[in-house]
Amino acid sequence: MKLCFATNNLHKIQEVQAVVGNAFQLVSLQQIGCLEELPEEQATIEGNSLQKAQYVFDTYKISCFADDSGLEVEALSGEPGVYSAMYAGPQRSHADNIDMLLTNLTGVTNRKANFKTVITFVDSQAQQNQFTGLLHGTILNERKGNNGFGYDPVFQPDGFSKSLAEMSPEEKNNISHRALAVQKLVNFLK
Ligand code: ITT
Repeated sequence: MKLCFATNNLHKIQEVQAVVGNAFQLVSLQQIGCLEELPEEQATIEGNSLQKAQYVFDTYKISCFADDSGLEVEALSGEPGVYSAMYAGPQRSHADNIDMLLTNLTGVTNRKANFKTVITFVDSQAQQNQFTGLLHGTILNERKGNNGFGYDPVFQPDGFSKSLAEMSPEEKNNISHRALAVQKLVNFLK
């Protein structure tokens, strides 16, 4: 069964396809002819997830799901949160974002943080359902590893002695916030 995943981030499509398995063939925004930027104007991860899925449903009349994710750091009152992609500015540079995060945490001993993903699924009857996945961990003092994307090099999941960027894609998929939220979606679809 084909299902639109409202993203053009190929890295995420690969991650999610591995969790979903063969039962669903994920289709990207580009593949449904959606080349414009999706609106993300809300102040919460939940709100942006819903806005993106609703936009695709309303505009392209197809059932789809959208995700929105972010890194929430306890000592920074939940920042960067919904602003994770543009923490260091509109250039959306992962390297700049990590530098900004490490700078803002200089001398801070509480390094607790979590990744959060909220998936919104809009079905063919326009019903909305949301699924949340959390991954708890700590922010490292410096980068470790080259895999993954975003804040992966400075995020060490609880119970592990390596960063997400030192894990293989399979290892990350076993524990990731996105995989957890996707698994909830898959259970719902079944
Ligand atoms: P879209 O095109 O799908 O919006 P995005 O890169 O903006 O892609 P998200 O909205 O899901 O992705 O996530 C916002 C930011 O949060 C993302 O740019 C990263 O900085 C960070 N992030 C999310 N998931 C992550 C993960 O698994 N590992 C590291 N950083 C992540």
